[in-house]
Amino acid sequence: MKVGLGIPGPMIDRETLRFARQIGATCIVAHFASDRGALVEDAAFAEEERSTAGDPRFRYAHFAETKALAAAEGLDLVAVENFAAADWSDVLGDGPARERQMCRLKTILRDMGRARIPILGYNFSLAGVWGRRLSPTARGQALTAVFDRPEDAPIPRGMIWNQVYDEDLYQRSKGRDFIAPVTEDQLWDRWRRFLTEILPAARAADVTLALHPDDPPAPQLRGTPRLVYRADYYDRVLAAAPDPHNALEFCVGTLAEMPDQDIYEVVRHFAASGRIAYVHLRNVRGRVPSYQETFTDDGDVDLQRVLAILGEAGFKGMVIPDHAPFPTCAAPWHAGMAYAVGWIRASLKALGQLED
Ligand SMILES: [Mn+2]
Repeated sequence: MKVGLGIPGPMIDRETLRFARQIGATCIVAHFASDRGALVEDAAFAEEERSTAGDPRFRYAHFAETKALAAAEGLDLVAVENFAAADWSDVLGDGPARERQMCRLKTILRDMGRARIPILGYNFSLAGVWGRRLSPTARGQALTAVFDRPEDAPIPRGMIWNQVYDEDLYQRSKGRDFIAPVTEDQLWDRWRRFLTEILPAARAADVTLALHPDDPPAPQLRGTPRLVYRADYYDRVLAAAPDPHNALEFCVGTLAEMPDQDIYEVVRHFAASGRIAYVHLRNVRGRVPSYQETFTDDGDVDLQRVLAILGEAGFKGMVIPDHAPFPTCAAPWHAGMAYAVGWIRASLKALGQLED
């Protein structure tokens, strides 16, 4: 397996790439959809990020430039994670701009393929990653993300995925007008329609679509249903189109947060499918409705056993740390990532599964 690092868009520069290579990553995942950086405050998940349609960070020139910048530091840019909210708000929400937005998404895939970025990680979600707070409760009082029955706040119109894509609508709606109710079945229909329409473009560009499960995996969040909040719903995802370009962004932490599963069985089952595009590896203590993220070697899950199962099943792709608790120091993001990447490398090395 290869060890990678996911890097927030604003941080992708020569220095951060060099840091990634120094700690032993050989590939990277770019998060262009967010303006957040490496500050601990950025991880406090403040609600009001802005998103603009046609964001130039999702165009060929920027993809190619980032690919080359990474290559110059000895790293392969393997995946882009998440579309900009404004580029697919009406695909998620089934709004009037849906057709136009689907065209844009297909163009993004074509541009990624042209820049030789083989994977697009995505999360088909209305509420996105929401409801967590930072708390000094990881080992040694390190700050970490905690989910503990947050007060459910409905989503104002003009916002999706924690990002404001229509400022006027958002300001008029705030506190009084919310996105239209949708059932779980309707959400699945929207996703199937999205997949059916986008797959030919993904095939043509040879870009694999990798679906992240819903984080946090609660059945409902902010009054909206969630798509993959149970591990067996990943079977539905794979069955919807038996095409290698329809694959999984396999988030071990999120899967472990789901009630009523045995994480080792879940890993064995999906590793055997051969359709894990790449792995998010992090640990967690507790499950929905109450859990917290932990250091790799400090939660409910034996992540070395998880890596061993992936290796036995022949998984050869990329593993990245996902999130990590923030150690107390001048550069908490860097320290957390360096710890996780080093730990994953050592674990894979011991298993004879590290590809350098
Ligand atoms: Mn994840």
